[in-house]
Formats: sequence, structure tokens, C-alpha cells
Amino acid sequence: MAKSKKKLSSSDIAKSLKTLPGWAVDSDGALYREFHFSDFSRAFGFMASVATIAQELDHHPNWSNVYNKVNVRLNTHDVGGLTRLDFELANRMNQFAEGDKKSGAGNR
Ligand code: H2B
Repeated sequence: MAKSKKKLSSSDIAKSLKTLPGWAVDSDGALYREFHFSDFSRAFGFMASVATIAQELDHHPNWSNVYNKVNVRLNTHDVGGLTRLDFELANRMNQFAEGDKKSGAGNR
């Protein structure tokens, strides 16, 4: 199995979370965050950008969108837990959301 698909220990997860603003681990052990944008266009633009990265990484988010909000849940179903790939995708999502904020969208 590729190294990036190694299931992370709870101490690895706690360490990685410290450098990942806005994200938490839910009771099922998945990484989650709710992104807020100024409107639907911004939210959907974010999802389109992330979709390209998800394809490149071959790692795909569970997510839903209602108007200006995008709820994201990440885990690695192949190993039944969290791996480096989940943290990589989460970091990339933060970068996109941050970039969008600079161009006018709000994000909390
Ligand atoms: N995405 C996520 N989030 N978890 C996975 O375990 C996963 C994936 N596995 N995308 C990939 C696709 C796998 O099913 C394919 C065959 O590479």
C-alpha cells in the first residue's frame, strides 16, 4: 500500500490538526469543516477548484452545498480512517478558500 494510504494514529491526527485551521474530527473519526462564502457562485467556484485537485490526488470529499455554505467531510474509506491524503486535501481546500477570501468572499 502507498505510504500516503497508511492509517494515521490518534497522536498523528492530533499533531496534524494543530496546523489545519478550521477543521475538527467528528465522532466517526472523519475530518470536517464548514466553509462559508459570500454567495453561491463563490461556493460553487470553490467546489470546482477542489474537484480538480481531488481528481489529481485520486482522493474525493464527501460534501454538500446549500447556497453559500459547503460542508466537507474527509476520510479514507479504503483504510477506514484518516491518512495523509485527507490532511493534504484539507490543506488544499483551506488554500482555495483563503485565496477566494482575498478576492472578496467571506470565510469563517
Ligand atoms: N477518496 C476517499 N476519500 N477515500 C478513499 O479511500 C478513496 C477516494 N479511494 N477516492 C480511492 C478513490 C479509490 O477508491 C480508487 C480506486 O483509487
